[in-house]
Amino acid sequence: MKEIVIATNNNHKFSEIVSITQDWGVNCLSLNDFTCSFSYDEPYFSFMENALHKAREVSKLVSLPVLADDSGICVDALNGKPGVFSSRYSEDGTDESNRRKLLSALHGISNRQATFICVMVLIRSYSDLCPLVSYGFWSGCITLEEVGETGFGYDRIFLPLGCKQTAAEMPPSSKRDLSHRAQAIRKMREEILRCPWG
Ligand code: ITT
Repeated sequence: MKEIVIATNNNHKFSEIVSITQDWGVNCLSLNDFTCSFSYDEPYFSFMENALHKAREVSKLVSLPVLADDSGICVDALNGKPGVFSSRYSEDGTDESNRRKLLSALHGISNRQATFICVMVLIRSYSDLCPLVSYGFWSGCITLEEVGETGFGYDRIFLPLGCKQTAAEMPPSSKRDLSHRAQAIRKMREEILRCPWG
């Protein structure tokens, strides 16, 4: 079975990616499967550049294809913030304080529209001349308070368009169908199948 390294330190993301790629016929390895330690920053202002950077940093140390995702939530009334800074929005950067900061930034604001964005990059080697890239968007709005207990990040305060449950209330199987990450993964699958040397 082919192996692929998922370049993330976020266990929730890793589990979502593994469950959505189950039928790909690949074995997803996590960074914990390696003895070396990986470190990467996210220095850029676009999800695409950050995702490629993460994939390359991990690829320096492993000789396997690497899949990375950079994602975040973009809030209309905040001109797209927190965006690429979603995981570092509050001072201590925990999910709980990030959510609290976002709820207080939107206090008294009626336009609560927001979009989760995920950009996924697959490289076959560090010097891959043609990284595969895919995108996913999940629109909705920010709730007035936290609702639900599953998921991670901003799930408890994100009500997807057309849904009656927040991303943290819906069954994980629904998030796996609908989310920005699920969409990006499905599109990545199409890219891989289209790619002549895939
Ligand atoms: P890696 O860089 O190691 O992959 P990370 O959590 O720092 O882990 P990102 O830099 O891509 O990943 O930041 C994504 C942040 O955006 C994440 O920490 C959440 O706060 C938020 N986010 C992204 N996808 C989400 C989702 O499906 N549900 C809830 N919040 C999400």
